[in-house]
Amino acid sequence: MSQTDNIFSKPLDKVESFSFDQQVVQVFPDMIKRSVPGYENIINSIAMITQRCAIDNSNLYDLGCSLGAATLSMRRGLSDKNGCRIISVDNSLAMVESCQQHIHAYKSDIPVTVLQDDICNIKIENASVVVLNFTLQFLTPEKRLSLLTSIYEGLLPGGVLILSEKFIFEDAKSHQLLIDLHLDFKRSQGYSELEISQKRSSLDNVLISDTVEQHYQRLTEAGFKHNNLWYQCFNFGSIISIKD
Ligand code: GEK
Repeated sequence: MSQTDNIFSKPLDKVESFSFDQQVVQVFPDMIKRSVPGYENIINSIAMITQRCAIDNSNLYDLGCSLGAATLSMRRGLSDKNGCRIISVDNSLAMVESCQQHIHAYKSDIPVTVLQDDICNIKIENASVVVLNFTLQFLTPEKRLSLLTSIYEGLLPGGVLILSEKFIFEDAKSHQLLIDLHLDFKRSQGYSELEISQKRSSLDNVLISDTVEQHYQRLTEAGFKHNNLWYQCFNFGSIISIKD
């Protein structure tokens, strides 16, 4: 059972840079659901996308899997496929240990391998569905294109990348409104002004967002010719990229 996220509820002498440690793992399902508008819709839709796009005898990847919510959703979408396996990767040991327990708590014949590694070290091969659900934004910007290129190269024809991110917007008025709506969402989820501001400081220089246009440009450079936003709620959203 996930605990309530109150990590930033008390005034901290020094707000440390955010890290996916044991303390975060314990509250993670509560934290992400109350911080990312649309998170549950995206997770549920990953099962549908998988059902339509996964190819028999291929690999599916969940890169930056945290506790495996997207992995479990992909696995639900694979029920009528044959010979598929899922590779789920996270570089946080605390996340990986807890993810393994989550995945194995549900019985299934579809094999899942959970690896503790940097997603930049993973060779993507024979892939039909690759998920980067709110993970690319934690990579330093210089590493993003080479990861997307290796995903493109490892996808089979017809394979898809699901890329969910927090966005910024070039138009200042739209940017401000969508950021304010996100803050309203967090308040509606019970976060105080102190929690919101300490979490924001903690994510400074850790979570670096791009505009949707920057994502499209990078995806195109990586080789993808078909890139579209399939979901957006305020300043959070998800792009689907299809390999020809
Ligand atoms: C979900 N996808 O529930 N290599 C591997 N893992 C990384 C790296 C890296 N270089 N950088 C960050 N991570 C999940 C949610 S959370 C998003 C993803 C959030 C991992 C990090 O340890 C964390 O578990 C995850 O990426 C990002 O659908 O908390 O906003």
